[in-house]
Amino acid sequence: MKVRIIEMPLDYGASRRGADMGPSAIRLAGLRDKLNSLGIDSDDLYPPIAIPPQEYIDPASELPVDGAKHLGPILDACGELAQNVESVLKAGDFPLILGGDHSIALGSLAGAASAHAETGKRIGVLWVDAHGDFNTTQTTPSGNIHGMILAASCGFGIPELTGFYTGKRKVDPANVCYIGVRDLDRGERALMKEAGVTVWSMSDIDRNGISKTVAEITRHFRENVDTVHVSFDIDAIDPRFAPGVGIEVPGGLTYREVLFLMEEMANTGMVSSADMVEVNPVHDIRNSTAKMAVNLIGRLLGETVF
Ligand code: DIR
Ligand code: MN
Ligand code: MN
Ligand code: MN
Repeated sequence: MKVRIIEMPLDYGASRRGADMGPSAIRLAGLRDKLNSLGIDSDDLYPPIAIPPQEYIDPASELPVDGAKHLGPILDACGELAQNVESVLKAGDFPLILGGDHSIALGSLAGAASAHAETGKRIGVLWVDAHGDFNTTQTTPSGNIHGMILAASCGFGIPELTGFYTGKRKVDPANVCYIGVRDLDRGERALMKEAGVTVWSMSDIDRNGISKTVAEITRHFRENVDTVHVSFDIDAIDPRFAPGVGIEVPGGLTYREVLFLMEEMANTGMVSSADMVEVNPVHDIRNSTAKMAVNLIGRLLGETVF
């Protein structure tokens, strides 16, 4: 398997800027060395997706629909990303997308859904996040698109987002599993329940432990889908371990727990693409959060301790 790293330095989806530096931070933390040490070929480089700095964006092209902020530039960049992700998957390779804020998953999921639709594969999504990212323009408290992107990919929200790239829904909400959730807005929680996504919250982990919880997740995917996209928002990890994030939410997963989660996902043999998002060097301490991201990617791609 070849891994194709796609850098997506887009941070227009969140209010706290700086996630656009995520790809450089993750590279500096040793991503290529990690892949090389695992014997993974990642040599064919894709050029990073070009994101115009805000000063260069014509305000008229921002297209806020129902208050969704920076919609135009996000759609443009995600369109390019979707094409790259689709072509990497069609070549039989593994797209690894480095964000950026979580709005980039609009492009990843569109490209993955499009590629897998052609081969008739049912796609599951593992959303590792403190948040639900299941708002619509009707429920959002912020207007920030990173908080809407999974709802949009499941078919809820404005048509500019729900119909993006493929003209249809990207993933069946019944095949979406969450872990790490601990901060939902009232309206998004109601919509998640209505949509029928499966949530393993922090309380479920308190109750059952990480091992049983992860076993449930992998069983859900094995029984219901053919392939899985892992979308990892680094704020799922407790900020004591991962300070370099956009929005710190205390009470999160430990570093050990997420390493284990990634190992077990690798063991399913079903993961075919992944995002690593919201690493924010502005808030990080000596790039430690980016280093965690590299180790998590290593585990997801088959690294073992012994
Ligand atoms: C909040 C914050 N739920 C919103 N969301 C996220 O603005 O929609 N933070 N995703 O990382
Ligand atoms: Mn997120
Ligand atoms: Mn989040
Ligand atoms: Mn976010």
